[in-house]
Amino acid sequence: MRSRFSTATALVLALWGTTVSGADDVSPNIVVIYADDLGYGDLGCYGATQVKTPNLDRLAARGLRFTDAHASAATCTPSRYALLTGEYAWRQKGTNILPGDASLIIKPGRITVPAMLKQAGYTTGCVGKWHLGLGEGPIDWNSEIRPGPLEVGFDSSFILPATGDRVPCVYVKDRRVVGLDPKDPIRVDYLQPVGDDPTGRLNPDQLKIKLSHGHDNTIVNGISRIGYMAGGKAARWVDEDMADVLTREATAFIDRNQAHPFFLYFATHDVHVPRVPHPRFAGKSGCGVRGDVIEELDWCVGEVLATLDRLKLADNTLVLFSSDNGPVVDDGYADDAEPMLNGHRPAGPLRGGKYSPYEGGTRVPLIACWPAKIKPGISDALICQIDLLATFAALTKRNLPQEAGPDSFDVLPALLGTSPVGRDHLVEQGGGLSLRQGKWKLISRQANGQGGPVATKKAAVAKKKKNGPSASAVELFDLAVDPAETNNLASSHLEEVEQLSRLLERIRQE
Ligand code: NG6
Ligand code: CA
Repeated sequence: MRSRFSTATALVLALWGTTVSGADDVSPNIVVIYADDLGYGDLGCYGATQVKTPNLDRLAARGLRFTDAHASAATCTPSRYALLTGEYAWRQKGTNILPGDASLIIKPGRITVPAMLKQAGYTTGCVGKWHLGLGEGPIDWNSEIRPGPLEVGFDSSFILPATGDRVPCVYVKDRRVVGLDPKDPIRVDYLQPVGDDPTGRLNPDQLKIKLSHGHDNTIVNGISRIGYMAGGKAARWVDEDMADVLTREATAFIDRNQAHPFFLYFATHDVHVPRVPHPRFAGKSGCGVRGDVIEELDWCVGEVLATLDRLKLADNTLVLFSSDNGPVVDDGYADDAEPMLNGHRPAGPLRGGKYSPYEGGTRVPLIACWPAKIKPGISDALICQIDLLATFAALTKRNLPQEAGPDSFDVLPALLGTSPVGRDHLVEQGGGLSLRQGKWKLISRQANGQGGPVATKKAAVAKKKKNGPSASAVELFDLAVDPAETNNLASSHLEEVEQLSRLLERIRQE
């Protein structure tokens, strides 16, 4: 069983909801800025030379920049589920990429990052992409929508229900669609057309962005989406304004709550598809529309930082910046992102990206800035967003009950830069499950939560024989010398394959 707390913390036994004795009154504000589909190589401070990210580079220069930090998964929903709950998403069915009419997948009442921080006296706010489902069963978008963010620990929320490319294309503030005209009710269906709005499939001539795959249902704002929607015309978002709208909500939350400790979870839409920057960013990066929305994202971050500065909160605010999964260039819209990259490498030196079991799938930028506490620098500690629950509990001196955040480790010393050591091992979800431990990376490609990994030497040999050197074979990489995962050592290191397979299996069974 993993030990969640540092030794000092573990010595103090107390009940959930109580404070660990000896707590000082540090309580920094906490702002988590969570980008979408941003890769390891997308920022200047991570090696990008053409796309300009001055605000994030400044944040990194003032804080700690992690070289081996991970989202839990190579796609959105499982990463967000893990970040908020401290539990690997593959332990629960139904936690893969969700449609926009899915039910809430976090059980109300469960201890989440915001619920725990609320107990610790924080005001908690959620702004931006949700993608964790809403309600129970069929959702009536025209009345109160619950349960949602407010039932899992947030005091206030302003969200996109799912993604920018999924209906319904409306914002939800707390439990209501924003700007809805009751005379024009919203209907949503993911299986069959509703209403008579044109679709991308039948009306490609009406599209301002062409399609490369999928996304051919209802057209909203000249862009066709996944899923069908009718009504709610006055409430529909304008993609070009989304970064401005969300940033305004995020900074307003900080303004409103400046007088007491707050936790803001600001999940940007950038740099997910459809990539539709505001005209002031369009064509500006020189690296195509994907570069433009990275620069727009950097602007959003700059606005949050400027707000903290203006309110003189920057010193005692822990700002964490990261991404929910690795990068993808063509994700279904023919937006010319690929030919326009102009040498920019979204995953930097890493192999793979979004959806992939290679490091580019989950290894993402992570910057931690807290001028009062964290010395600027670079950390190579292995750390995962799933650790935020136990780490924030340690930071705010709260005790978690044993069942909370079963996969979350307290990595506070690594996060604060006082230790170079993070977690011992990490399961990465993407194209199956993979395991990181020390310098090793085992890619098992076992289906999430199904089948077993290769647990014996004999089985490894048999599997290799069966699969040959194909992509489905077990792969083993020594990341210390081969960070780009080019040299599969599985056949020459059966011992390591066996050991790591056993550990992966043990974690799966926990
Ligand atoms: C895929 C979509 C992709 C994106 C992804 C979710 C198609 C062909 N592809 O199914 O465009 O929406 O789901 O991305 O529809 S995530 O970042 O939210 O996980
Ligand atoms: Ca994503």
